[in-house]
Amino acid sequence: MQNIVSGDVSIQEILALNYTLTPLQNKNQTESPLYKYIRYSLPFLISPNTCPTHKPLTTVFRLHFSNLLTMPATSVKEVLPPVLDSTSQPPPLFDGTTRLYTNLQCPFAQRVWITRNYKGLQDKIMLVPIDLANRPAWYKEKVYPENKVPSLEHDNKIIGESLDLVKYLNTHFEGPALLPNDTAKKEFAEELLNHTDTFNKQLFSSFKGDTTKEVGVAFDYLESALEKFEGPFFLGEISLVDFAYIPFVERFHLFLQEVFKYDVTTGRPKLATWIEELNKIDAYTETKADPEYVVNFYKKRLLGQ
Ligand SMILES: N[C@@H](CCC(=O)N[C@@H](CS)C(=O)NCC(=O)O)C(=O)O
Repeated sequence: MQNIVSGDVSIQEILALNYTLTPLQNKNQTESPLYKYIRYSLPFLISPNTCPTHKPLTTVFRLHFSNLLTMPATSVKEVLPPVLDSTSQPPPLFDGTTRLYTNLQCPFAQRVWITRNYKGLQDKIMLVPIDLANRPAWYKEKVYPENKVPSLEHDNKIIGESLDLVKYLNTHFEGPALLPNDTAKKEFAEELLNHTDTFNKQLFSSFKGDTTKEVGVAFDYLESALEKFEGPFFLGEISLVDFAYIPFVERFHLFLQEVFKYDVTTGRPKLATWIEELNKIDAYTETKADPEYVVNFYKKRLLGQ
């Protein structure tokens, strides 16, 4: 595999690699994660139209394979399906497939995406990324009249709202339980989940006033919440609460650092450890937004730049 990563790769070479790998794969009774990854990647890589990153084909190919070389054998990064826009046909709706309609940059949708990954539901819940700037009409008409993401197609119905959805995934699907049984922890989980809207409002409105002072209040709340149980997570062990906050913390951490030179983790050791611990979890890191996109998006949205 080393040769593939160095140097440019043409479509012909990719196709040749497919031919080389197919017999090898067939000899394998149980398909290794490596073959599985390559098998799923190839059709995606050889079709530039389906590439959501719009990077040149050879770059994408090199990126994917360099990831592969540094990856532990057991953890294979999911190849994301194409992003659907106004020109795309709808999937075969209500055919029994469970689908998470999402947007790869949306922090609300990211909450549900992390939960799905953490519970190991990658094969049970299909991702359907939607281009929100050029939304397919069928999404509002046939899937989710609120016309927002995330939404989940499951058991012939559509469910929305990210906080409801993370709880729904937790109770309706297999995988690790993401809310504890302990009463005190359960109550604290509800308190923290209810606080997410306030936290987000504090962050978004801080740009009209004394930004660093106002975001300071929002992040101090998280720091003291993280002191309540023996960490590193809000309830001690990992839970839905962590997945509810991290998409927003991730974005504001980046943005405040880049634009205001304000590091939210300075003087907040619990928060620093929490972010560090979450960054060790593939279920989360695979969902992280592109930092450059985040900074530019918030510069435009919050500062009008
Ligand atoms: N309260 C909703 C908010 C979802 C939301 O606002 N999603 C945004 C994308 S990040 C969206 O779909 N916006 C499209 C629109 O408002 O038209 C939730 O938690 O799921």
